[in-house]
Amino acid sequence: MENSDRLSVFISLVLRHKPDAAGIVLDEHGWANVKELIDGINNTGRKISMEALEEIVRTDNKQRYSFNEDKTSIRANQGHSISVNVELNEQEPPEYLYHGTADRFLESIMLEGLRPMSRLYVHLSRNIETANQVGKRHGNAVVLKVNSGQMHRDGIKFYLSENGVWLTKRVESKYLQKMKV
Ligand code: HQG
Repeated sequence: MENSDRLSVFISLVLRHKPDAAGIVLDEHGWANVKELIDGINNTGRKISMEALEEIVRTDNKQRYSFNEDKTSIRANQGHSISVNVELNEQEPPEYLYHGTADRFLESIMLEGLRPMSRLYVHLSRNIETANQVGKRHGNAVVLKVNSGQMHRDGIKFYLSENGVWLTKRVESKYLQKMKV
């Protein structure tokens, strides 16, 4: 892994799950102070400058992070396990969304539906290929087709993160269908 990729993984840990790892705190909206973050990362023995941080944010393949306007604060756009309110936009979802998972979770998912597990929301993708990639991270990938249009008509809320990930609190199994591959 390249140094900047390793740093990105660490930043994602700090901004989503464990601000403590860099000795910082996030505010209620998930924002970290940029100077504190840079100092905190450097204090762990890693090396990062403002320019390097800007480059990581700009080139991140999933656009995971956002700066505020004057770049004094930074936060992750989604994926948190700690309780923050990133002021998500509630939106009407497309008729279908997709969730990638591993085959060994299927039995439990079909029983109790999709749950956020350690995160704040269930993460859904607009396209099958992205879902497949997410599923592969966990093992033998399986893609579930989510009847998000029906969920929305049934009054269930959906949010679209700043970087295009669809989020919802949970998905009952009646809205799920395993896709043929
Ligand atoms: C599964 C990545 C058993 C769920 C991606 C998943 C994503 C259940 C795992 C983002 C279950 C949780 C999130 C149930 C759900 N029984 N297993 N009832 N309900 N599960 O990593 O969606 O690269 O927390 O299917 O792009 O895999 O990190 O969620 O397999 O957007 O930026 O429990 O992470 O983004 O795994 O991934 P995760 P996820 P980044």
